[in-house]
Amino acid sequence: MGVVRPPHPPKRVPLIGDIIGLDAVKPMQNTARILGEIGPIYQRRILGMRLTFVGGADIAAEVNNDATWQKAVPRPLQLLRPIAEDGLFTAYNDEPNWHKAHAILAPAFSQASMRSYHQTMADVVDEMCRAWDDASGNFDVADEMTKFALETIGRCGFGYRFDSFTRADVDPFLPALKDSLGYIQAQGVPVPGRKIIDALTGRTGQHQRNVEYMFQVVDDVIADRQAHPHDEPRDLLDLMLTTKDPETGEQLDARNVRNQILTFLVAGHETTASALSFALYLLATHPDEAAKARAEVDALWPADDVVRFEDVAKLRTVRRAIDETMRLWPTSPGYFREAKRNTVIDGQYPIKQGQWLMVVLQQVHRDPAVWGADADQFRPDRFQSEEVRARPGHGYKPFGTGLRACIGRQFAYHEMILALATILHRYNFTVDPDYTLEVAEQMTLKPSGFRLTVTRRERKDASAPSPAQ
Ligand code: MNH
Repeated sequence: MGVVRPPHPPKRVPLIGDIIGLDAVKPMQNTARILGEIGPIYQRRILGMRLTFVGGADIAAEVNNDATWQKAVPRPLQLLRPIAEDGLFTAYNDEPNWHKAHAILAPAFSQASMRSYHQTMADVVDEMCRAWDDASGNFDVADEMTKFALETIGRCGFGYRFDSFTRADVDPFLPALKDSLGYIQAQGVPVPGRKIIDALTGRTGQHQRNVEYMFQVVDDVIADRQAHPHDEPRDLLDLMLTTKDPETGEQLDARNVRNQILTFLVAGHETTASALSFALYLLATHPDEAAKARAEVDALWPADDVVRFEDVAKLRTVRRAIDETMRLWPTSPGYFREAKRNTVIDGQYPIKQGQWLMVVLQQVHRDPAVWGADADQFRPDRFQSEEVRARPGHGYKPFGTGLRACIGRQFAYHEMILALATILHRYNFTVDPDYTLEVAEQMTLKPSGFRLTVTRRERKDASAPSPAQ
């Protein structure tokens, strides 16, 4: 008897395999569509390589089980290793620096630690709003959110100001980061002759210069901090330079600190920026939901514009809007898992030890078995506690799963709730009625070409909040 294999897409080509229907521009949305058509699991075979995709909540639950499965670091993640090496996100499970850095950094990402980042985050929101006011309130949402998230992680992470909202030109770090991520991403798409073309057109050389430049900037920041340490730890960099791993008693070495800083810059900015962009898109196109969130914000701050640290946890409606946004548009579109030993999934497909697959969140998050017939609708009340309790937990994993889940989760929530609440509090939205959602794929999914016009809300009487919209 042959091995039972998951279904494959139609039009398999002899020897070469399932190359028809590949989509180099929107690979994840294409994969989600195929999962929607042929079932909760499928396998694409290309030149003898087998890529397996999972899109059903039940199968996702099986591969999320840490007893049998673990994070995989296949080629798409390996491509980032020349930049981030054994930093938290790209480390192999057995690399000692993962355990060390995880132990050292976990406290810095706890809910309680958000207190120390709060004011910096609020300052960046303020700068962004002022820039909008000066520029008549019309902007490309993804561009603005990208600046915001990068500025936030730069300052909270290692005291570095890109000054995205205040300087007229652009910090050279930004194009270097953007270009190098674009270059890395392109390496993942198999194009014959790319190496030669990239070398001849100077792209490879440019990439190397970009990476060298980023290393230099980050190394300078580290050296400067080592030379002028703060009395008390103020940011992630201080913690990385001063905390000892409780198990080994060792500190992170300077090279690993650089790897972590670049990791936070890469893992911590586009994901958050894209999630905020989708949230603004969904709220602006669902005025009833925006009104609910505004009412909550207005009730908390009838008088002034200041978001206190303690307020953030109280903004349950804003939080639900964000959770529902990440359900429909998980900006990290998926994650990789590998079998720790031979196993079977879906009761029928044998999986060999070491074999990896991808969990496609966009599909898991819309599995009708978990989310019902209206799974495609934006309905933040799904995240009311009664509904959450009535539902299995495995249908929602925007921050990944298990030991290697996102360490920046609380940071991202704090930042997103604070930003969204402030924006809702200060502005009304006007959207271009002709815009239809276009989702671009880089490392993340993000709305492309979405512009928003914001106008300051009039707060006539501080004790009587004006009606929303
Ligand atoms: Mn984040 C891992 C999603 C914000 C730093 N992040 C992951 C994973 C997902 C993810 C999914 C798991 C990847 C995998 O299994 O291979 N992260 C997000 C989303 C947001 C986000 C959707 C915002 C919204 N992440 C952030 C922020 C930071 C950060 C902000 C840092 C400040 N994330 C990380 C790091 C890891 C990670 C570091 C790797 C953790 C580990 O493996 O130990």
